Amino acid sequence: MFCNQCEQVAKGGSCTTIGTCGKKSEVAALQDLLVYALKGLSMVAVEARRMKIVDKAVDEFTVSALFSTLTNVDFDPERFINLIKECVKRREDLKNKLKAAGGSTDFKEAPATFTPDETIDGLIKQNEELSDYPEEINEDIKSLKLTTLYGLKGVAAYAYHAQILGYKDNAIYDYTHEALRSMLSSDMSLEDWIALTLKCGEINLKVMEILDAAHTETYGHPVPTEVPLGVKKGKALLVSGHDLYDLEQILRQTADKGIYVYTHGEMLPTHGYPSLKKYPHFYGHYGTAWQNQSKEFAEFPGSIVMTTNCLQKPHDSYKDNIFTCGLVGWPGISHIQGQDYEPAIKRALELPGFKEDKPGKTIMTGFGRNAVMGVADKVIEAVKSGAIKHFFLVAGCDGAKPGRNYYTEFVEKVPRDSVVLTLACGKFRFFDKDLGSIGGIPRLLDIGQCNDAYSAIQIAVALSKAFGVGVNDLPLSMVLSWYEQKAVAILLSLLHLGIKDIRLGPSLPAFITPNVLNFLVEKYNIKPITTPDEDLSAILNKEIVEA
Ligand code: FSO
Ligand code: SF4
Repeated sequence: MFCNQCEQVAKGGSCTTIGTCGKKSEVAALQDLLVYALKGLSMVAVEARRMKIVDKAVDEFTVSALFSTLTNVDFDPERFINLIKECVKRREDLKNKLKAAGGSTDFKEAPATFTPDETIDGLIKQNEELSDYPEEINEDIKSLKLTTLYGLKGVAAYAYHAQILGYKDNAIYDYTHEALRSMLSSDMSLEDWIALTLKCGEINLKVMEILDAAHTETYGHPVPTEVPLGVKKGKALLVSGHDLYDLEQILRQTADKGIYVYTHGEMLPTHGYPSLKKYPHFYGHYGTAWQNQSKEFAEFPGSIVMTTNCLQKPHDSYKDNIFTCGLVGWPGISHIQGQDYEPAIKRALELPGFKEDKPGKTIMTGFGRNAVMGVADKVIEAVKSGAIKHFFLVAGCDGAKPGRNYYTEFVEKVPRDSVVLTLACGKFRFFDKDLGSIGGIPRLLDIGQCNDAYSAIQIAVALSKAFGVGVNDLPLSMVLSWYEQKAVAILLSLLHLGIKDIRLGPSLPAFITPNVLNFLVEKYNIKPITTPDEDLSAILNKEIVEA
């Protein structure tokens, strides 16, 4: 087993026996074989496109299958066996279409021709024999190939959420196939790989834009919303992950059933969407970020639905209460078929629910681009008057490492005349802190999920237009935390936009070689986080020197 795609990677730079995430070596092998098979499918899809054959089902399958291999999505070997077989079947069907159209189907490369073994042991053995980079001796190219593959998994996650709501764009699928196919090529230079890697950031920007449209056109623009962190007496159902469509179906199917629906983790910002917040039984938010789920799910007295990542090994104490849906999977855990949530609803009704009302704190969410731009005049005025001197985007993923306390401390220490914008699950390090407000503008603005990074970029672009300067010249600093591959895609988008001076933590990706890192430092001045005091002082002193 070799996996180094996330921040939780084992010491030494790769997980080699079992993943820190709980991924077993057999699942790692099947995921690798699936990616290998997808490269073959993409090879045929690129050729088919040359003949003007675009198979939409193949495109959507590619995205779903890639997303399945993202960290903390699917741990079920059976599902990967089926995906590998489906991939090869789709590849052969596409070859037939290509042949019928007069195209060449003379593929020599193994990923475009291999037949999957019938048994799991045979598939694992096949994976061992089919080394992904047999020709790749250049460590830097290998690093860029992995960066592109991981970025592509992030792109696939966003594209999957968008395509579920009917939002698609051929440019995304074109790039996905082209990049997967390119991973088999041995004649691309380092420069070619740098270009293809940065192109992943450009495509990711496009897919995030489409996802933003999918969410805001389907559910309305988020509005600032107060979300209770306490609980209501009654039956309860908890929704975790990121998918808005699943949540909507759950809200519809639980209406009038005497169940209160709560969000967990990255579902928190869904309370801000007009078409979701209208349900009276959509009550509040329970718990914090994904890595605390084993404690929080064990204490939740209702059923739990995991719509996407990040899933951890379900403990015995709640394994009968938790349900996966969509691409998420864990062997032995009930999986919701289609969007029929009846089993989770039935379980919620069997479980005791909360015995009494327990009012708690409330927090604010819903500061997407529309809401923030709605108060743009106030923001600009506050900057011009000197009431707001700096913006910090403290955003990204949470995780289990103790070093992530940096982000809590950083937010606690930012000067009183600055505003903190945040998104993704990293915010649970400080989401319930009362930072007060400046001239009616809250000092802590929750833009949304990691899936809403496009909204943050639009806010930065709007500010730069308002002040007539480039984004890099704004009094805006990005202090980011990464965990899985969506963060890789977002980082590539920021680089594609030419954003400089990003601080990244809690550690740098294991798949980046020193030479690739040097390139990023020289071109984008990207740097690792140090201590909150040191980083704040460097950021604010730079500003004084520049002023
Ligand atoms: Fe977090 Fe997990 Fe949203 Fe990630 S729940 S860590 S970037 O998968 O998706 O922010
Ligand atoms: Fe290790 Fe992360 Fe890969 Fe899991 S996803 S096996 S923790 S590198």
